[in-house]
Amino acid sequence: MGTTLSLVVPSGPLTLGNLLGAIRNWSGEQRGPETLYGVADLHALTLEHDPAAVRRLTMEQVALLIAAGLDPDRCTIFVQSQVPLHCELHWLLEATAYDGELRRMIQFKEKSAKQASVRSALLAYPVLMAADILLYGVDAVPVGEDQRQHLELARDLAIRFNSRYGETFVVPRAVTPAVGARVMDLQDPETKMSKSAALAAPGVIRLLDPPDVVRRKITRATTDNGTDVVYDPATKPGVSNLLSIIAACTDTRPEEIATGIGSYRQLKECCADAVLSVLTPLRQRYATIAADPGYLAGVLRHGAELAASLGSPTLARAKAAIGLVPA
Ligand code: AQP
Repeated sequence: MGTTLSLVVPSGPLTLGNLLGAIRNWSGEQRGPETLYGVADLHALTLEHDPAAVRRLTMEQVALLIAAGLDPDRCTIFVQSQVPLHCELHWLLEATAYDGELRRMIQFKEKSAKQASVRSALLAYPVLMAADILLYGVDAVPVGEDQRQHLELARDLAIRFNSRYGETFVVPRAVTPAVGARVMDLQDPETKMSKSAALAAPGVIRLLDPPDVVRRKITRATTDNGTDVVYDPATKPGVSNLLSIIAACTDTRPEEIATGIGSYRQLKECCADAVLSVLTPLRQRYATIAADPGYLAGVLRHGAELAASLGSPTLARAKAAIGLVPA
């Protein structure tokens, strides 16, 4: 396996969906410095944002990644803006991308339609994402449906750059992500649980929610008509979501869990217990890590150095190929 890269965007406090769907898998994939994980803070600037919140969430997310099992001795942990190579390569790729292809991106169309004024960073963000990937020569990129078009753009840019200026980038390919649980909003089980939902959203469990808040959110989760506890996402999305959450927390299958539960009330109690059995130790580890800002700063300094040393040969090749004079 080659270099891998997975980032979270500090667009809100991390959720149970981020943990069970992604971060938990990452801790089993650590194979040394070429497995890179981090916080993509530059990507949090594309929509209206609060600077203090981005700053705080960035450090919170780094501490949570470590609390969830990422080990700075077995992988590279970094903050995107602390590795200036991302921005340098981004500009070279801006000079490779066409305005028309960026305006065709579905996410740009959807997100810009909701804004009174649209930041040009919203248009450019898939090019920065391409820079994130191409910088490290990532070959296989696990992407869900919503990111597939952006990965296609990264491929197109790599191919165009290589054919115009000479072989420079590994052309990445999309691979299906390792199947983690897809966690749905507890109040609207047909919609993904999202960290950028309103802070007080009652259907979103945040990793740092106190235990009583977690229990209350689960107790108030939307269930479905009828009283049967069966796993059937098509007809029983609310019940099935709770069963999937229990299954992901206890490493079992949702169908198996369903056979042992007789009522919606019991289902919710069981779900709250399962979620707290995962979140309580996570919160304790987080508290220890967050209490030591010197440790976190050291991890990030080391991570930024490692990331820069991994990315600099590609950036140097790209700068020379496109016509910039070497320093
Ligand atoms: N509800 C979810 N269930 C399973 N996996 C999820 N992920 C996100 N939500 C769920 C996975 O978490 C990883 C990091 O996500 P990201 O920071 O790239 O943002 P995202 O995918 O756009 O997730 P969010 O939480 O919904 O953020 P916002 O609200 O900013 O869009 C990814 O691997 C993602 O699949």
